[in-house]
Amino acid sequence: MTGEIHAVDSHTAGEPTRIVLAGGPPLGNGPLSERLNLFRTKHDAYRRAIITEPRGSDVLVGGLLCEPHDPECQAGVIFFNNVGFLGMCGHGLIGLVETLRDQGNIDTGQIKIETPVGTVAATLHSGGEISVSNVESYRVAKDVQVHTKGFGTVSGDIAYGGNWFFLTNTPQQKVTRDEIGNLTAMACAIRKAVNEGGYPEVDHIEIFGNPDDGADSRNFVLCPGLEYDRSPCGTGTSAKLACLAADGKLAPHQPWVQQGVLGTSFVCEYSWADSAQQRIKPTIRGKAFITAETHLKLTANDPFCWGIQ
Ligand code: PYC
Repeated sequence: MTGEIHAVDSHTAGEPTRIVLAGGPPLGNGPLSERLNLFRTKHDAYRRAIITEPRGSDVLVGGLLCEPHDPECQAGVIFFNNVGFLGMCGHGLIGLVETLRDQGNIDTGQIKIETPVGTVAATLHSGGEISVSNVESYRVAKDVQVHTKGFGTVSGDIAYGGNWFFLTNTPQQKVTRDEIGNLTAMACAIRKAVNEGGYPEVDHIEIFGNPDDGADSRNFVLCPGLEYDRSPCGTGTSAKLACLAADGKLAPHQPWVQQGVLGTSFVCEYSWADSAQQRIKPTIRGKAFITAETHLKLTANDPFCWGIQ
């Protein structure tokens, strides 16, 4: 056998996370941005083995638990998916904290976690909910118009919430479960147009529609590997809050309930990190559930040892 990977699976508001506790690639103990670079350039086979079929699926997000470089942090994490790596991941961070709780590593209270794009704080509340104080989030462009193939001209904002998003309201397209096929096709066309229109870094598309009672908004989020986020997307919601704050439509500490396309929700708020620059610190609150604890086997003569590509 080539190796064994100890992992815990969970889902946050429907979106799955696989946290690798042991058996991942050797990345040393440098800053997490350096370790991410090493993971990407020298050990990408581990990402494929952990996430893609036959052990995983396109919808799964992985997180490699690391020793932090920053002495102020209690843990570090590098997130990845079916096509590459993520700067931050809101639902994944909630999954990570629930995994640490499940393994007996943390109790209620706050911990700091290092990611390749900055430090985030997470609080495990006594009722089991977890809130994540995300990296600084901000909008870089408002009302950007793109011309899509098949879906006409679409207007939206470009914002950062730990990952890059194009955010758009499409009143003619319902954001409901039975529309996921159409939403995926539309989001793919929008992403192509946004990338070709001068924003190659945007790899997530967020489409907003009418929420159910009790929520402020409902979204559909297309992830980089063409799967949709089953949760309301923590980094996408952070990008949304940055746009609302910049437009003066949501006050600091005013709660915002963001629903995802499955109807699950995160409760969020923000404070200003820098009001002159319109940069915010978003907080996303949700809950994760453990679904499995596994030992993935890497067997040398398995033709799909390193995943199906
Ligand atoms: O919750 O931030 C998030 C996320 C990003 C991609 C999938 N989920």
